[in-house]
Amino acid sequence: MQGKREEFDRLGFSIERGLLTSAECRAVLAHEKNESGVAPEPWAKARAAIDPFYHRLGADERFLALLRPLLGEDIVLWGADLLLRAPGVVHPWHCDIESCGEDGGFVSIWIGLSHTNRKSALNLVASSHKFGTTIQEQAHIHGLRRGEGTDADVVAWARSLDPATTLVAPKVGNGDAILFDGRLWHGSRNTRRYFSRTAILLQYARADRAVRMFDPAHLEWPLRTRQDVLPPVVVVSGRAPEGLNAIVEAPLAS
Ligand SMILES: O=C(O)CCC(=O)C(=O)O
Repeated sequence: MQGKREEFDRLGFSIERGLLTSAECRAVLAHEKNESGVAPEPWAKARAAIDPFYHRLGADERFLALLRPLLGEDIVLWGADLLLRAPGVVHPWHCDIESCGEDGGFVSIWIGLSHTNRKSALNLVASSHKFGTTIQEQAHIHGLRRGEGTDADVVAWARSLDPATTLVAPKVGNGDAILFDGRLWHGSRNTRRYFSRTAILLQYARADRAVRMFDPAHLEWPLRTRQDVLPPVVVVSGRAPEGLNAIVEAPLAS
């Protein structure tokens, strides 16, 4: 565990093989398929705060055992999202706006559920959590907008900040997890010829971090979060201070 922790601190991510079984991957997909289709309020990532299925998954002790060495005892779950990427679809290089504040204290768990391989999984820039700048800021500095930076641009920006860094396309499959620091530069491109890739993203923070939603009107630098409404968050380990986040009770199965 100490080795994993050091690797995570150094690279900003680590890989956990087989965190979910094949049956568990199928269960998530089946659950999502049977959902009413009504979007969770006030944003899509609220699933874990309102849906007992996602809450149970996000609060699973296997996940918390990986998170406690990184975040401490007091942890909130603030996001759960299903990510479907058809062949050819690109999710541009970015830093997650909610979690890229320079003080850190945020960790996300990305788990491939179907048709996951090196060609369809998340790509990461090693050690970018330590750069002290977001990819959105770098794009702005170089006169580009979201999605316009090529892999070569991203590598060049990253190497100007840390000559030893690399762009990593992890060899992961269904059920494998990528844990990553909330500041890490990442993106995806499903380069498979056939089959949509699905993944689940579970997002956590130290309970003393303010969790705010991204503002869809401000995805470019300078980034902004919404101040008018707070996202619901659930305490999944320890306790949380009052008055910082919109803490809600864990949703219960009826
Ligand atoms: O799974 C993907 O395609 C990328 C997801 C991602 O980077 C995000 O939702 O922030």
